[in-house]
Amino acid sequence: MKTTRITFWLITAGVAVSAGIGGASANAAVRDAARIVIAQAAETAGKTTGHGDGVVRAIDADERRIMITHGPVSGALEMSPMTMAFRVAPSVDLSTLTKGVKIKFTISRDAKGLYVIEDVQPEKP
Ligand SMILES: [Cu+2]
Repeated sequence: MKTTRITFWLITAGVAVSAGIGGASANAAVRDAARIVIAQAAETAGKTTGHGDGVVRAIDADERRIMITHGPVSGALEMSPMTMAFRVAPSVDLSTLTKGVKIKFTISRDAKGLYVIEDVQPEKP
């Protein structure tokens, strides 16, 4: 979400600057410069992620998977509401989760392109 905002701002700024300078070559130069900055911003923002809310349906601690019913996932990794299983990153403490608990979660993709839950926050009672 942070990356999207930065990108939008840079494009807006680029259009404003090029409109002020005028001329085709100036426009092209500004566009190229903006593209480079956008690429750098995306890189420093780190992994592509998505964020959503859900309810834990099942936990498989041995396989490090959880089944959740989630609402719409927003961010670069968008997803429609559904019930599905996710793999869970080693950094996530599964002992904080129980069946039926509401969660906020962050997903990313691993090296193979598979979804993995990077962070889970159980809703506070
Ligand atoms: Cu899903």
